[in-house]
Amino acid sequence: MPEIAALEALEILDSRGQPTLQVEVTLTDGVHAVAGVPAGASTGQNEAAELRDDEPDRYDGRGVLAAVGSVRRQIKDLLKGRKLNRLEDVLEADRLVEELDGTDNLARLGANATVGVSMALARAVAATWGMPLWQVLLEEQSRDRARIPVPHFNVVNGGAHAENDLDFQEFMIAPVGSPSFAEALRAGAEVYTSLRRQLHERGMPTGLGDEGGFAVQMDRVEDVLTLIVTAIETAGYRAGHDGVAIALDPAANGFRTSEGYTVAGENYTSGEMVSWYEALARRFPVWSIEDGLAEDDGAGWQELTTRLGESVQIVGDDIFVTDAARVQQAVIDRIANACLLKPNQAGNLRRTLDAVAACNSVGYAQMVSHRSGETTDSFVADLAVGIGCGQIKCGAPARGERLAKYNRLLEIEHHSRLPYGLRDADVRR
Ligand code: 2PG
Ligand code: MG
Repeated sequence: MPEIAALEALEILDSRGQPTLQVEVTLTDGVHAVAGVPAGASTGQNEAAELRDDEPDRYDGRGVLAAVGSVRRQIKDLLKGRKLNRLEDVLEADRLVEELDGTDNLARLGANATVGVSMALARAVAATWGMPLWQVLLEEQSRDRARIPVPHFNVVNGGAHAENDLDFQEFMIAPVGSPSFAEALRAGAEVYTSLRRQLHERGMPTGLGDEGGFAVQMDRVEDVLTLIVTAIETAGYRAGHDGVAIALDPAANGFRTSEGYTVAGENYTSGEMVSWYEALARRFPVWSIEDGLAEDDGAGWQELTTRLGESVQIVGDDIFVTDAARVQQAVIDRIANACLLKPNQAGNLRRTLDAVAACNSVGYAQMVSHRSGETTDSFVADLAVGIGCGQIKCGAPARGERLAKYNRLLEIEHHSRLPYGLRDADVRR
């Protein structure tokens, strides 16, 4: 039975040119597996904590040599010699690492170190068995559950991801009506090209934000949505819940004020924000809204869920931080009906899969997510397939670190007979 022979890490750069970790594991059977760790820009307060070096002269204090040290020393000493044969062994390793860390948010060893180790171990199990990673992640669930997710392409970037005046962070297109992932990717790419043409014809800049979407010089949300609908239709698709739908991640923490919210210079109470979302969902084919309100606005979230939750997917990201307990509490509080899943927000695979289990037990939909700072690692693509949640977002259908995930899904679809699309339970919205 293979055992962990070596654990290594090095400081590499992510898609923003900021330091992150590459973690490498070698097993006694000769298997070598590698993982690249992502990093967010708009983060929830309760995310597992990255460990960044406190050295202002190096990478503006964003170096990760201390986290590299956690992998090379403490975590390696803990895990070396342990058997690694199946997913359960990875989850047990995660548990031991959590224990060694001793903090709730993995701040001591660094969640960037712990998540990298967890990802590399899972990939090593897949390599040992000559299996695709998604199949390892499926262990202990029925194979029927696996499916290829609907991609949510982030085509317009604002908020913390772009240097423009747009307050909403992400405007995504979701080809829910496509017959396969390959056709969905084609739709995404064709609409993206059509959008670039629309901007060009209006004499507007076509520069990109952190996730590869256009950093449009507009500040009115309605104008952006109108532009996107035009781009969808000009590309020859139907803008709607049976064709190419729209998903938003306003990331409302970013425009929260002490009074309420400020968008494009206008002030809103949370009730007014909810009314605005209601109007947007009536006028445009918006099928999903993530972080429409700030993480500290519980009452607002309740109102949003009550008023829109029957017809729109209400996704919690910063408010849930991929945490099972927060999802369980949300059901009691009647907050949201879906949860975003980011492994580095949880800090390892064990906690991520716990959040998945919590969502499944209470009937919350799930969307797997990349981060705005990425590497070419495609782990989240396999994760989405393995847990069969039917939804993923990995940025625009452009730029290498985003395409790594989408092309991986294309490859999985090509080599498997897995179904594509939303889960039945989520289609009704
Ligand atoms: C989000 C993410 C990913 P970041 O808010 O959902 O799109 O952004 O990684 O910056 O937190
Ligand atoms: Mg978000």
